[in-house]
Amino acid sequence: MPGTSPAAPRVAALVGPYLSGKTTLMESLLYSCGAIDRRGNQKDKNTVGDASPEAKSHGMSVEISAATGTFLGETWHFLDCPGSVEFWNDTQSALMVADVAVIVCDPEIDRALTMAPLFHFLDEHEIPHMIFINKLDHTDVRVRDLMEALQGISSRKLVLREVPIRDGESISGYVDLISERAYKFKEGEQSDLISIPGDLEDREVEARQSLLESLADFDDGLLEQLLEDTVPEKQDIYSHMTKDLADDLIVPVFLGAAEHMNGVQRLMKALRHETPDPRKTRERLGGLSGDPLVQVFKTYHMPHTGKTSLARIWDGSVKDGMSLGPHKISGLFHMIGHTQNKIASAGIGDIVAMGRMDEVSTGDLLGAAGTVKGPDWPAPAQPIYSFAITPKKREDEVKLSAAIAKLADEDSSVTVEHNPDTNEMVLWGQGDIHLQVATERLANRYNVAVDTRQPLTPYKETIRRGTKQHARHKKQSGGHGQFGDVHIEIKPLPRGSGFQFTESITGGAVPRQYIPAVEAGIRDYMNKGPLGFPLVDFSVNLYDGQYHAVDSSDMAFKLAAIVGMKEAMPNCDPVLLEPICEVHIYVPNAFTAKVQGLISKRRGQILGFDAKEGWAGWDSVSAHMPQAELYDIIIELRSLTFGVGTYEWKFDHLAELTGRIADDVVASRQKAA
Ligand SMILES: Nc1nc2c(ncn2[C@@H]2O[C@H](COP(=O)(O)OP(=O)(O)OP(=O)(O)O)[C@@H](O)[C@H]2O)c(=O)[nH]1
Ligand SMILES: [Mg+2]
Repeated sequence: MPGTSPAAPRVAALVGPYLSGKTTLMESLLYSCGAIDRRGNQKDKNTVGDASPEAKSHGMSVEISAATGTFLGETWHFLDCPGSVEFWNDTQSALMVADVAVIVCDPEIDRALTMAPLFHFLDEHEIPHMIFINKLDHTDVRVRDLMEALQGISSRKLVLREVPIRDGESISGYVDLISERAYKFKEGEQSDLISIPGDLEDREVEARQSLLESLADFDDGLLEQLLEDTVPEKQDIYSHMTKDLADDLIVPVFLGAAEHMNGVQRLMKALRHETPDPRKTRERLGGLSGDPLVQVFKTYHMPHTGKTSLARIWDGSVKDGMSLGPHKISGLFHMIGHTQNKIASAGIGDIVAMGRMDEVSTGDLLGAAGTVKGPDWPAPAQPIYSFAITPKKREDEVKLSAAIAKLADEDSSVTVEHNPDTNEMVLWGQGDIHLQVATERLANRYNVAVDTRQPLTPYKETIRRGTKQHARHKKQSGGHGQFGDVHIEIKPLPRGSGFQFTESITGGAVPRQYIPAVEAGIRDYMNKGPLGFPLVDFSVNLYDGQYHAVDSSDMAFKLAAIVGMKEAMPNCDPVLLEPICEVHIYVPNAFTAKVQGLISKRRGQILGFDAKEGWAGWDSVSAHMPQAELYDIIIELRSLTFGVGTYEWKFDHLAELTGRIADDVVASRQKAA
């Protein structure tokens, strides 16, 4: 543990809602650690955390940024995580390797709810976490009210560590509730020690008592002391804090304004004293050991240096040039944002960037002999938003596949699919900005610019009536002629049957060897029925025909079948089929009624709703919804639910679509064709 042996490098993941000030806080923490000599800011786009062109152009973090610093002789690694839910995949990876999470939040009561999924993840994985309430330089929110809102979404006890000193409308400093010292904030510097303002004394005593009572919930000795009105030693209080944080029983809450360095030194000191040692984290993850043992948690493909695997060392040590089974480390670095500082070796607790381990992926746990079984790595969320993409330059098509493989290697919540029905390449992800960033990376990092558009819905069509058809393909043009003649009977089939081909030829009216060609002709035609969509749920029986001893051929029979289908199908009462998905929408139950409205508005049919298992206060609403209506539903769902609503979906069935919507679909597809 820290103090008894030289502290191993520790890792704090900076997480929290979108734009709450995580990147700004990392800047200030790195400044405290002497890792940078001036603090960048978002306005000047010169922060360590948001160094990528995509982060700069969107004014937000879009992936993990790692940075290393030293505080009072101890090594610290900070992982600045994106706040946007669309980039959650990276955030959850960072949390998997962190000793502690610092939740940076805004002093806005309404936004507390947006953190519910984050708290849920932390609780589920028992990750020690503290809260830094940021932006207290201008707020009229009372810390007490905010604490209440935050406690509402946390299953762990929140413990306020400081009470604010108010100066009119603004907060000018704080009283530390353990040391009982007061500090006055100073712009861009460490705070000044002052005496506790007289009007705050009562509030301080009350808040300190509440802090002690929270700790006493987990320690009988302390409880007894409190009952006897004995004041515990400061050192004991710190020890309880440290232990209870490590055991994920309490959530200490700090105050400040990252942009002005306010409260940052205090936070850094608390991190130093209270963050668990990596050996404790390793225990939490299931008692990992090996020599060495390295957890890869992020992959970058850098324009100049190639593939870089960011990893935490759980055991042993690694050296540049060594091999972990078949994987050779070619370059070992500490990162400060996009800057790589070469190191020769690193030991337990450290975060390192390893060069050119081409076959290694995010989530891999590596030992001396290669990949070993590690803790379950959280799966990426199901894709819920998509773009159809085409390279701007035709010759880039091959390059595009390779580039997308790299994108997915960097962020497994980006996937690509070739849709055989619509013949589109579809890029899938978590939302509009997520996919914009993905396509910008294709252009910026991999030099493949793409055009994007809304993907086509994979409609199909079927028939509601059967018919019989005679068709002949005949050509006489010098030499060999062509002759094929078929009689077919077409019938509709129930939904989900697909296509069935049968024959009932007697007396060799169509010789055996030509029958497969008839079927092939029909299958060719099926790709595009009379309405312009793939045909399903019908059968064709070949029951008669004629042939010519010299002029008949596979090709002639195939063409005869196609002619027959073309003539027959428009008479079979064709109808459009649209894909319907089974959808489960997850929201805090305050939004359940809104979600039901959203489903109805988008032609959905509600199947029911229930409490979401394991999520207190959340509902799961189930529905059947047309896939066409799901295209951008996540955007509306998020805007209805402070960004926390989400859903899962899977194809369920095809349903007939008629009327004006169907006419529009057919007309627009015909126009596009
Ligand atoms: N007033 C005030 N503004 C702050 C403070 N800290 C950060 N900000 C502002 O908040 C905005 C967002 O800051 P970032 O540090 O980029 O926030 P973030 O949490 O990293 O954002 P994402 O990574 O995109 O989620 C910027 O405009 C900052 O200038 C603060 O202490 N006080
Ligand atoms: Mg950020």
